[in-house]
Amino acid sequence: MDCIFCKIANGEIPSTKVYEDDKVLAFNDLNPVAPYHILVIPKKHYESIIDVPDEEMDIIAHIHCAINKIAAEKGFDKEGFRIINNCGENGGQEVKHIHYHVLAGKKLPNYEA
Ligand code: DGP
Repeated sequence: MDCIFCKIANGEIPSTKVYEDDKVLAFNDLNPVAPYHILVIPKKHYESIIDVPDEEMDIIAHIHCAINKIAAEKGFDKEGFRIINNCGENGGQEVKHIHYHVLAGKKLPNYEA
């Protein structure tokens, strides 16, 4: 499968790794928009959140546990952060492998739809 994030997950494409366990990888975004801009992905390929079967939704909880660990480790757990999941065309999703953007390290502006 020609998926950039699968290739990052299996090490074919290098990335700056922030966190890894058996199910999840987190790495720095190529084009950061905040002092911390981390992408958190499942190692298993799902195109978007809409493609995760109900019985596999525990992977999403697992991703959120990983985000909490990263926040505590990097020290932005207390000051706060933003999690973004772009889903599909209208959601602005460019890479078709589920990923959660974690933005932190500055006061983020409110955004408009
Ligand atoms: P989205 O628009 O939600 O699909 O965001 C995709 C993000 O992925 C975007 O912020 C840039 C990032 N990105 C794309 N290709 C690469 C890559 O090869 N390496 C890394 N580290 N990030 C990438």
